[in-house]
Amino acid sequence: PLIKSRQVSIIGVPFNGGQPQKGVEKGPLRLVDSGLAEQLQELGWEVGHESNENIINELQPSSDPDVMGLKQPKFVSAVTQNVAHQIHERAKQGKFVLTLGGDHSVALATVSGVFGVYPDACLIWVDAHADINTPEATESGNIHGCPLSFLMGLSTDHPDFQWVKPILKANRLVYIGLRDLDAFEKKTIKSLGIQAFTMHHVDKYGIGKVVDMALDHVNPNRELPIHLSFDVDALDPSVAPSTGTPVRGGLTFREGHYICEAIAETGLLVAADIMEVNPALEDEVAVAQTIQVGCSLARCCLGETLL
Ligand code: 4U7
Ligand code: MN
Ligand code: MN
Ligand code: MN
Repeated sequence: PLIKSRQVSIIGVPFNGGQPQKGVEKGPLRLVDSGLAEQLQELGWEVGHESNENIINELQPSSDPDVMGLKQPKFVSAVTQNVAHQIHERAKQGKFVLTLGGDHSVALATVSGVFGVYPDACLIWVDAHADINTPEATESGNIHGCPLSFLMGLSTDHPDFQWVKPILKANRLVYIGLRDLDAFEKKTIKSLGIQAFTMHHVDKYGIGKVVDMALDHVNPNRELPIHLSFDVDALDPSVAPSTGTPVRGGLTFREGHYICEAIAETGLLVAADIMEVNPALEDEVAVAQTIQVGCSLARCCLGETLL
């Protein structure tokens, strides 16, 4: 495996500034409180944990008006730039980086940090959404729908995000689980030739074939480091109900876990994000179910198998 140390660094990012709903900032601590660190130790990992409980508040600016249609740009930029450095340091130490969100704007930090250390890495984005809106294109202004446009250099003129380097090439990105795209996002994926396996493809080929095809595209010789960014809204709302932007017709429990298991099995996974768990949404049963799923996805990323 690429991570020889068997050390994992859990980076909690209790941040909600990339979207309007409160509660997603409580995701990371709920995942850890339910025993995630101990579960990873049982799998043989040495576990470090940084909860970042304080830095987020310290970085909130007193005034943060919309800029170029984006909401809270200064807050999102400050938090993600800070966390990007933290992730970069951990990855550089040879540790597996497991980031717990927080909303998906935090991928600005995870992808920047990981690709700074592994420039030839590929990114597998598991999500109901494509998260590739530019400031000009986004209708909501919510930055959790925009991180990939910055990381790919499609949004270079926003003053608050000049620190984000365009480190992601179109042929190193693959999507799985898409089913709710904006018109601009559909156009962009087609014109850039980004490989995208929507729920239609999961239905048609089955998840086993889809993951094989996804890896064949971004990692044909199975030699490049892999970063997995998993938005729990990729799962069907019956599986992961407590998330801010649920979309029906999603991945089953097993399909979601299969993706993590199969990618972990390559030995090439160096970083994983579990994003958009919101313990303030739905009832306590739904919250507990979503937290459990988040933990078990993370365990699969770190090598848990059924047998
Ligand atoms: B998530 C959306 F318009 N595309 O830009 C937008 F549909 O991180 C949704 O995947 C974004 O949950 C969802 O606001 C972002 C919308
Ligand atoms: Mn997302
Ligand atoms: Mn999503
Ligand atoms: Mn969401």
